[in-house]
Amino acid sequence: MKRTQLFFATLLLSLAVLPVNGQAIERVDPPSWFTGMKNSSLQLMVYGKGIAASDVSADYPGVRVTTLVKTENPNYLFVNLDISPETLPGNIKLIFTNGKKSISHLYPLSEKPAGKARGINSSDVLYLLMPDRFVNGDPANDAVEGLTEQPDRSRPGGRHGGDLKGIINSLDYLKDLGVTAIWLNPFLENNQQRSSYHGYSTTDFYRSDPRYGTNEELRQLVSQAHDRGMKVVMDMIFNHIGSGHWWMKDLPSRDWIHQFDEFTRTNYKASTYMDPYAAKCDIKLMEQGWFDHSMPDLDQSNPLVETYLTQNSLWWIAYSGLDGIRMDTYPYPEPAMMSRWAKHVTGEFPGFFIVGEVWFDEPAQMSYWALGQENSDGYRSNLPSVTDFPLCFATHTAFTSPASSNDGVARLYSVLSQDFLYPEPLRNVIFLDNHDMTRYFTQTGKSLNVYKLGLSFILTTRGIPQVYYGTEIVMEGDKSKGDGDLRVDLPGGWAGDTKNVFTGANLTDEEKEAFDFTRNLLNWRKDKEVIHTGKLKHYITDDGLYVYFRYNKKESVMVILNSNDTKRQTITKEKYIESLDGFSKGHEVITGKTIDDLTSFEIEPKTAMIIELN
Ligand SMILES: [Ca+2]
Ligand SMILES: [Ca+2]
Repeated sequence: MKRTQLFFATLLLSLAVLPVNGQAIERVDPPSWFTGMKNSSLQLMVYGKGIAASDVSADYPGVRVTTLVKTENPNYLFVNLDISPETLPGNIKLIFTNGKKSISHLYPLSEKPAGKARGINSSDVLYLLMPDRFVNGDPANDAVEGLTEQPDRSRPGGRHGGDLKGIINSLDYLKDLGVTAIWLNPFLENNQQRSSYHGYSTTDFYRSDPRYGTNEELRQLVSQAHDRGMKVVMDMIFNHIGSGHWWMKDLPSRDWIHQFDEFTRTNYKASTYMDPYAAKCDIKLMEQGWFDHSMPDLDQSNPLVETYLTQNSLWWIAYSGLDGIRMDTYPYPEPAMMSRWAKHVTGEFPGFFIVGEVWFDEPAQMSYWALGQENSDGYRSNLPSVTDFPLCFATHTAFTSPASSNDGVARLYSVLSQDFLYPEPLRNVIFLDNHDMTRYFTQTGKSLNVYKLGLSFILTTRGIPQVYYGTEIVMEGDKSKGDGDLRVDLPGGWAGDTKNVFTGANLTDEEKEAFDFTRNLLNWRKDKEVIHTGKLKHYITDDGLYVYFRYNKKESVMVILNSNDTKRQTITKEKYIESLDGFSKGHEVITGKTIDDLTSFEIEPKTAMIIELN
């Protein structure tokens, strides 16, 4: 029997046993586990009325109950198991005994997927999409009984009906577009009264929101992406949960979440954590204050919380085969725990990709969280990748501010010149915008030329580029109009849409031009090793002109970004002879034209040139 079949057979068996014998057990997390894990220990959170009074034993070869942990809440029992390396997949019979009464629970074990994680690196381009707003592949799941918020496409903050099926249906489109990995905004259950569409208020760590589809559909998405050579990144949030989480009706313990006499908000000042002069009260409020009224703050210093969250990550990776995790609000949970978590995940799945959302203005602040950084206070993040916000912010004015020695394109030069702070800057995720900020095209004042300059930069400089859905058709979105404006539905994703990005129907000339530009550049980048891992050399910006080279032993690419509004610029070989020596011609990627003589050539105003040298 194939592993997946066995898994489902055992899951069904397990569920079938519950109503007969297991009235007292309402829930066991994780819902299943895996053989062949490097760490042989597993901690089950068992929930049921009065369950803590039970003694527990396991009847299964290779599996034994080591200890039981109780909290002040009698409805929770934490069962520590040891699963020896030779244990085979099957159903562990767990026996809960209380006096003369005993109940059993069959707990499924399947085999951990073999092989090394594919990981994600600078040869990839991530496509960030919000499941509710991308494609509605199954209108039947727009409203689901038992979940509070109903669909309402008329409201920017309502649920619009997009789902996992819609993403699966769009994989060929994404592959053709030229992206190699998909980062989904969170898809776990968010059974909240309102604004549940964004997914950042988890109400069940082990269940896809049924309005997006089933866990099995997530697994299909990963599998079908892999069939196309693409990868999938899951968004996780460990700092907080949604106020509608099932724990909130009956907390496992008082110290499961940070509690205050009255609502207490975080100060959002993540820099306090590495600030050598920070007051303790500020650090404490940063870590323990709630992100919002509807987002209770988990206490990760509680070892039971730590284990729960860590196992949750391992479960999703082993269950679905996903390739990466994007961890939300990385500095907001207890940092020591997050460091242990990252080490644990990459230890269990070597090569697995994790990018932490680390939102700072300065490269120095960012670099504190980078892999391999040996901070003087002893902190080691173990985080494979960080989100490069300083570079993102620099792109917002790089091609629109008047050129000077420290503004305009000079900011790109300045931010990158601080890469000595990062042990491995190629690991940074780089982007023009995301779901939390005004879309790049809107930031540029709707300039297609600036848009092209921005994309040319982000797809040729160092790092792992991420593009936000809709960028390919210059979708607009203004943060001052509310978050919903940044997350509008992709045209063509809903039945009846007149404009359709998938067929090209009713796209404006500008949208078509943007699409072709983006698609060409993304597909060109796919196999350009020199862009993925080549060295970077850049020249001091001059009169609004930023020139850099990506090069390795085999190839060299020259990138010229002319931010001037009206000024055509002349490029001379002599000025860049350090990089151009030995080259006489070039192939310009965007126009497809050949440059026959590199001695002297011109670049138009507000234009990018990407030249493969030969
Ligand atoms: Ca739907
Ligand atoms: Ca926190």
